[in-house]
Amino acid sequence: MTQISIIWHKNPDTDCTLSAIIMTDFLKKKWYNTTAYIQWRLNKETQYLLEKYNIQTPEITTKLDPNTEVCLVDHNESSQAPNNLSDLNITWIVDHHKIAFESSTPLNIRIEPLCSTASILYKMYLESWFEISKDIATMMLACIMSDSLLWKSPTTTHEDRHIAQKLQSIAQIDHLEDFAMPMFEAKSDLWDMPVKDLIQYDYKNFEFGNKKIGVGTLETTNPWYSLGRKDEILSWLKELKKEQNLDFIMLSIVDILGESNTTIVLDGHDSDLLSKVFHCEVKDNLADLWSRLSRKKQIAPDLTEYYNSL
Ligand SMILES: [Mn+2]
Repeated sequence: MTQISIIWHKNPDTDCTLSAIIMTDFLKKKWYNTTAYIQWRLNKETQYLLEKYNIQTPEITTKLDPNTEVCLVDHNESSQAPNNLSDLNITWIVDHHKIAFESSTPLNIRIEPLCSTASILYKMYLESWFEISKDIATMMLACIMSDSLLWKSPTTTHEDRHIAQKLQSIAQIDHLEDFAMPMFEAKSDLWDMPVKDLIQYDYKNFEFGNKKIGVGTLETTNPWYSLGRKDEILSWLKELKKEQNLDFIMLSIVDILGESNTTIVLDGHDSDLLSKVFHCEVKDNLADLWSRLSRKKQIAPDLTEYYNSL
């Protein structure tokens, strides 16, 4: 039996965490021996879901044994993958981000522009004629709610809504709002979190040639909490920028209920870059990025275009 390890990106969110667990179920149905791993501790939304639905928390690892067969879920960029990615044998990728992966051997790769990785997994179950249990359906629905922010994110498609409807009946969940709101509230409960972790709560590095940048998005029902800690956040942004040798760093505070984005950015180079890329004004290290809720669709593409044009 082939052993496959399933891993998700460095800062686990609900979609990647639960998708890895769902993928272990999927591959077990295909007679693979599979284990799910996380690369860092869970966020509070995912923690809430695992506790509520009695799902086992996977083991944490940032390094897998060389030559291990690996499936990447919800990411395919090397900067978000395990540190020894080049020693691993990537045989599967299931993702809904832009392609940034090069392989020297053929592999199973499935990338679609749906709102969550779990939406793609739903289709894979159907295509393989696999039954979706109540637990798996609940997890898939949680991923869809988390990544689409209850349909507020522009990454939402008709197909996602259709899939959610099917999953609701399997999971016996009548009201999506009643299901999703406690998740968002759990995610927003940040009082005991050190500021450095707050910035890296949902944080990704992107690389463009020899330039590396950091983009954090903090999705919350209570934006005032983080905005009230702006000065502390700024000093940690400065620290992180130095530590990771970044060209640019930003932290977007995304108000899930108000559907708005207020971004915290350092003075000088970073402020200039932000206002140039997003055509916004930076005042007191804050910029209104309007309703840019999705890093994948409304933040990363503009930065990519800017850096690629340099
Ligand atoms: Mn995702």
